[in-house]
Amino acid sequence: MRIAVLAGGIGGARFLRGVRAACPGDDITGIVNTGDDVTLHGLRICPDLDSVMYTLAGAHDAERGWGRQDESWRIMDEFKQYGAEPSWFALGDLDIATHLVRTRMLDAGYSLSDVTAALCQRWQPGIPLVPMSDERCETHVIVDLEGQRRAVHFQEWWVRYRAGLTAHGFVQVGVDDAKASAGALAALSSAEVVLVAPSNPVVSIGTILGVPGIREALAAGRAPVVGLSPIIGNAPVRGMADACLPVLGVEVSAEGVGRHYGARSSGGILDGWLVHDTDTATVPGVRVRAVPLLMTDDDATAAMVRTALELADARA
Ligand code: FO1
Repeated sequence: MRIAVLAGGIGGARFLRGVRAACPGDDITGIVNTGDDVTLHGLRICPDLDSVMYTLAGAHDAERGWGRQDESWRIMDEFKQYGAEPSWFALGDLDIATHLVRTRMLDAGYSLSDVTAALCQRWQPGIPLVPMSDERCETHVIVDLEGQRRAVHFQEWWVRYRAGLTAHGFVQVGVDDAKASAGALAALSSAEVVLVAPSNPVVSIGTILGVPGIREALAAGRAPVVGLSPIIGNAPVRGMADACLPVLGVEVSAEGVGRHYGARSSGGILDGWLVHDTDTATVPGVRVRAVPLLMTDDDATAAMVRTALELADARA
């Protein structure tokens, strides 16, 4: 079966491990958010693509969820000695090698899709990974800082300020000149099922959906679309979706996010919606199922993937 998965970083990586475990012989493509991408110290950094690539390869630091295991920070220490800002974004020595290779290839004119495929040659994630777009489309956050309303890069808001500055909005800088990557469009048009990972509905899934061509491909595709709620109870399992959803006026609940995504039959994206077994949700036009949604290990995630695929069948 051909499965396309919309995914963010840490949660998306865990989810993709479960899809790979549940569907070993199937043709899966991960369409990954690149709105978190940032250029720092002259390096092009793609946090979500790297989190997914490292995690699927088993090379990630499980505790942090991002970056490499057995990492060292000698270059960061040197940056600090030189007063080379920003020092608030921690780049590990091993991780820097990835950014150097990526930056060199991008500077040589390769697309982000080509670069990602080249990096995956080494890591063999077992699932083809494609960026949502080959053009830059960086998430910035509208905040009040030093008495001024301004946009700061998502990474500065999330890492430097720990999402502690009230977000008044999210903008995708560059989205007007961006388009869905060829790999993403190919995966969506040939998919028999599309899964929406339990990633941040605003700055991960929302960012992917904001790329011109993605929503149109979902709407035009024959494939049923089934999403999994990133909210259990009234809180995200991880991350800061609860700092993002209210900005869009969306209730921090499985029902709130399901309704935010909306039914494909009425201009939204969903045919099915999985919520945690302690939650209930009514989403008009969408079939809802309550199952355990904690991705405690690959088997637990694989179980929810199988339920999502059953739900997709029911809609086919
Ligand atoms: N997250 C942090 O909280 N602190 C960091 O210093 C940090 C550095 C970092 C470096 C490379 C990378 O790929 C990810 C990194 N992240 C860090 C995580 C990153 O902010 C998040 O993974 C996503 O962008 C949001 O999900």
